[in-house]
Amino acid sequence: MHASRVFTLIATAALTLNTASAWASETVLHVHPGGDDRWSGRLETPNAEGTDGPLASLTGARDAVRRLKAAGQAGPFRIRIAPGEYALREPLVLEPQDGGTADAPVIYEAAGPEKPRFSGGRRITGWTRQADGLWTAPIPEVADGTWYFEQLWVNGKRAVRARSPNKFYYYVQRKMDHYLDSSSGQAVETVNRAFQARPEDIAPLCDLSGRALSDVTLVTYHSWEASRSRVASIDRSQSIVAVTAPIPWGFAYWGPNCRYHLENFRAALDEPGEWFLDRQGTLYYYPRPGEDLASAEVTAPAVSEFVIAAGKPDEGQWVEHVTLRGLSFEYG
Ligand SMILES: [Ca+2]
Repeated sequence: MHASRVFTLIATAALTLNTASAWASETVLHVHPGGDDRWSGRLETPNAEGTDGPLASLTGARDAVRRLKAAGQAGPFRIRIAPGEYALREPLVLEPQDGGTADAPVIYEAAGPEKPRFSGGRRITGWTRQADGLWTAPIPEVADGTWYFEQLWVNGKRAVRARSPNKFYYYVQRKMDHYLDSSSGQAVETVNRAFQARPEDIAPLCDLSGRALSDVTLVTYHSWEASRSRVASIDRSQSIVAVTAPIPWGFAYWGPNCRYHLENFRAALDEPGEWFLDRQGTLYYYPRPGEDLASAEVTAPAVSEFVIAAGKPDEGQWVEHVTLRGLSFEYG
């Protein structure tokens, strides 16, 4: 009883210190979805003239702190971020110069109990329903090679990248560490990166070549983990699949019980909830019951990283005394 009360008291004291800690000399900056990174960030809302107000982004806040430091301010710095959704077009990159000290930390935190949401996703619009029931949307950035993504959300629910089989697995027939290539007659060495499949399982891949084939992903299930590999080649007459790099762990250690599935090719798009993106810039989606893509919120990730602490270990410089608190990062 006594011990429990002491623990409660200590916990309360620690919590109070944690939430109410403030430095008399700290500089507070504000970030708001309606802000502007050209403003000072010293105001919580824009002034009447519209000449100053909160900042608009984490990177804008980082740069404001840099400017203040350059002007001689030592911190601490507290960046208070208003709730709402913020588009994250690039990761927040923190360098050693963006860090603080034990006495003058840099804190990025939610301004209130509601988490500000930083979305690395981009909305996909312009959907058209096709005669076969699939929906398609053109994505010019994919066609011109400046964007490609491997995940998709429809109304906040993760869609399934087209895969075969739709449930459960295919089974490796035989691991092939070397074989005679059917077309060249040459012996090829493929230690831990090729196997013989059942012909019917890989039949859809036999029509693919070039980028469409190398985009196919082989997901291999080992005893405790799964690995993802890109297909390098198919020997059609022998039903041998080779991938670009050795599959880790003891690939096919269990012989013909080794499970796998294939994903990311057009023929695999055959079940509600699946999607496929071709390199010509067409996104295909097979709707789930009740889904109308004309009004659905479809999001694909446009950033692969949210926050990068870019220290310089070779120079013994680190990103130190920076806190991110109460922020939500999504769609990356
Ligand atoms: Ca499928």
